[in-house]
Amino acid sequence: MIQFCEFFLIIQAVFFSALGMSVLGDSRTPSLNAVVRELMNKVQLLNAEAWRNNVEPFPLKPVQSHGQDCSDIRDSFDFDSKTPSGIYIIQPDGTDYPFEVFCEMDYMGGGWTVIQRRIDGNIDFNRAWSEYMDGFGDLSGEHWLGLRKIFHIVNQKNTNFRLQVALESCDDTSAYASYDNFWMEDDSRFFKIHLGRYAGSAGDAFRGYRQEDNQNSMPFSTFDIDNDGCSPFCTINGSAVESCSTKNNKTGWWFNQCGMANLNGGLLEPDSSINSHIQWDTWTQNGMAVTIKSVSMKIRRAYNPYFK
Ligand SMILES: [Ca+2]
Repeated sequence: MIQFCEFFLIIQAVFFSALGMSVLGDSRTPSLNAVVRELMNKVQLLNAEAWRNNVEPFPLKPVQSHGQDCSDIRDSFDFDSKTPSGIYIIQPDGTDYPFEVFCEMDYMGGGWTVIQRRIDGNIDFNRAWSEYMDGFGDLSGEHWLGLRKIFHIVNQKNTNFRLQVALESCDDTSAYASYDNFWMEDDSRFFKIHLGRYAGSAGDAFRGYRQEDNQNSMPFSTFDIDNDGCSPFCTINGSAVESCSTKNNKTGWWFNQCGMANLNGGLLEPDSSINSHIQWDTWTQNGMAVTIKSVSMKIRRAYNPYFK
């Protein structure tokens, strides 16, 4: 009997305990369900809102370019309105992608696309082939635009470009070298450079004084892609040079047995042992090459309706 009573009590305890749990469960479940339902509704509302925002008010649009190059941008503006210097997006004729460049709109009538600038030594020009090809640096400061982009600009149909090299010395004198009919061959020819007639006050360092210094028609070289005409080596100031790039602080240029120009050379630092620097050795003072503080290389369409 006791056993039965004990058994009954156990059953009763289990039953009520189950019932209690069930009662408790019943009292919790509806509120949890409500919270879950509410959260699910919120998630759905947020999803719908995100979908509307992405798809309806902001449809994907291709990047708009301001023009084909800085000359095109300058010419497409009103004659009377002043186009400011700065960073613009260009898409040269015949290319399928737009990119940014710095346009100089104040220098000599404006319309210049800057392809290289050295002003403060903030950017290291010791770079490999791939970086000289794609470009590096800060467009509003020191930079190399990149061989591929320069090629796309000067390779446009029915255009002809002038290259301007603007130099400034450490004692704040300035000089320039200008070349008409500047163009380059493509990457399969290592961006071989072609320069027309020279004009200017800094001398024609691209061609130099001797045939072996002439960099016109030379392919581009870096420390990892060697087209510099020193094969296996050339003798410069009595020493054997195998790579002009390595000799010049691993910078890239259209070297020819090194030659008299390298505007990508390292900046001259007073205490530096590096003897490489921005080089334009036909600009001389008292028979010595002038020490160069800053330089920029810029290109403009040769046809200019406003400045004939
Ligand atoms: Ca070599």
